[in-house]
Amino acid sequence: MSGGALRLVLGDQLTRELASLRDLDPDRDVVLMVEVADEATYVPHHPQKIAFLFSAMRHFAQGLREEGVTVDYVALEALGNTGSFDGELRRAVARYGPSRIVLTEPGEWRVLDIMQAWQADARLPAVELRDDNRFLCSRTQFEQWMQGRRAPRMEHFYRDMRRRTGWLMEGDAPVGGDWNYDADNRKPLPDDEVVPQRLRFVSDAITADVLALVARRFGHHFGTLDGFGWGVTRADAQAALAQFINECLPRFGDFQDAMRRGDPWLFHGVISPYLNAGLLVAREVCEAALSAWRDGRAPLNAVEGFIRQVLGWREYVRGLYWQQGRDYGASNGLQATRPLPGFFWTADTQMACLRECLTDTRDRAYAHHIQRLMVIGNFALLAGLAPREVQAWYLAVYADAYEWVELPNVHGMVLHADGGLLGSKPYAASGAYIDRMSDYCGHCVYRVKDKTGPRACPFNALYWDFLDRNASRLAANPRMAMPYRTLAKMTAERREQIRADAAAFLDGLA
Ligand code: FAD
Ligand code: DLZ
Ligand code: SF4
Repeated sequence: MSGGALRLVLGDQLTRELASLRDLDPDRDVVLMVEVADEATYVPHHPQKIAFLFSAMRHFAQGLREEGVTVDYVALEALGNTGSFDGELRRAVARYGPSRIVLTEPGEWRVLDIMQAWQADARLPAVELRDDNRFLCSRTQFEQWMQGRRAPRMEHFYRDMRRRTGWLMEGDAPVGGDWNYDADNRKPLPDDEVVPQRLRFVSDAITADVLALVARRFGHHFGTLDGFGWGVTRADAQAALAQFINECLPRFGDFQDAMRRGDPWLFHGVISPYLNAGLLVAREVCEAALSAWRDGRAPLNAVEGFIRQVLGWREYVRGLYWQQGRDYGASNGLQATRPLPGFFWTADTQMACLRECLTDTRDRAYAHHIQRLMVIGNFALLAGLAPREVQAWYLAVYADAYEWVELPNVHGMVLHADGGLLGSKPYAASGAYIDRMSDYCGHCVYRVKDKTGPRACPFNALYWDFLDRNASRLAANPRMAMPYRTLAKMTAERREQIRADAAAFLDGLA
């Protein structure tokens, strides 16, 4: 390298059109990619997440080299690897003496702080930090959108994004007349509904090496490596997207909230690891869904439901994460302090719904949205688990987990710990919801219809106890009026019984 730029590409920035690769000069620049112990252990990531990312990084580096780009790839066990972004960047600067360092902003405050310290360090060459151009709403646009809003809501943001992109719009009006087709969606899955066999990918030599490395170094983390089938290249991710669009999208809306034992994929995209690591970008997955709708290959309710997730929720939580600042995850609106029960790390519980969702998580580094929200998350909310412990757990166990997307979902959507900023009410539910949307209860030692007694579904007492103990914070919320009216009609003895049943169950968790 003579006077060229050093371009650091992080593990979740594997996009050829990345801002920091845009003006790459193959004759003068060096792309730096590093596998570092700090990143693999800041939470005990699921082994499949580490393996997916390391293999995807190695394949991405190989692709750049095939283009003629000089890539300095520091493998985890390379001699002299310092184990940190900071150490590896400084070693590379010493090796190459670049004229400047070019970066794309990361997905986490922790890493942004490291990069900003480089910018302030006079011993390093000039550091240029570029916006992440893979999102449909920039951080600045989101901050502008938030200005002056006392009660920001995803729905309003989503409608503005529909207007801005023109997706599913006829002039100023939504196609079909409605912004939302949830009334047609969210059906329970009939027993005989056949679900497509999902595309899983066979390991090549690069992935096989990575799997051996991860088993050796991180095999003690929660999660199995057996059956690893994630795609690790852009071509793999495009094939997974194509399968979703062709075989699953038509029924995505109908069964978006359904759960079935042993099958977390159902009709979901299973594309979030690819989107978040950069193997796919948001625009292309939305355009693929829109084109299926235009060609009559997928109905409006399904396509609108999917666009809402990607253009709406995904962009909204990312905007909020950055707009709220470093302390967003520090609040504890419901004063929840209970430690995370051990079964989160073993899946060893008698509650069939939790056992199923935790087992899916352990075996696949994946659970779909309703499993994360209405089973595992609902339990964490009702049991009053401490936000910091729940956040760290979700960040560790899913192949798609990065703080910008995980934290608002956990802290805001699930735990309502941000005082109702993300969600206008907590997603609290009793066992009846889980029974309606899944086949879990039929395989449980507890009886979902029993409200009290030794075999009563724990979610029932936990639900009413949660409402009772948080009445001072939640009862005035108009969206909670109905359950609080029901609670008010209960006799003092019944409420006492609920408190006692919930306390006995929660004490047993310790
Ligand atoms: P699909 O159901 O097919 O949805 C399509 C896409 O929409 C997803 O790939 C995703 O990119 C986007 N999307 C859907 N819902 C959300 C949402 N609430 N927030 C952001 N994007 C969304 N998603 C992550 O990508 N990483 C996480 O770490 C993460 N943690 C979560 C934690 C909790 C407690 C909850 C309730 C949700 C979390 N989500 C997270 C959101 C959502 O559950 C996953 O994006 C989804 O399950 C990924 O699977 P899929 O690709 O099959 O999604
Ligand atoms: C998640 C992760 C892991 C496990 N390992 C690495 C790594 O070794 N090298 C790397 O560049 N990135 C890794 N990542 C992704 C980073 O944690 C991610 O880039 C930051 O959290 C910022 O989003
Ligand atoms: Fe879960 Fe209760 Fe149903 Fe058992 S009975 S699966 S604990 S909701």
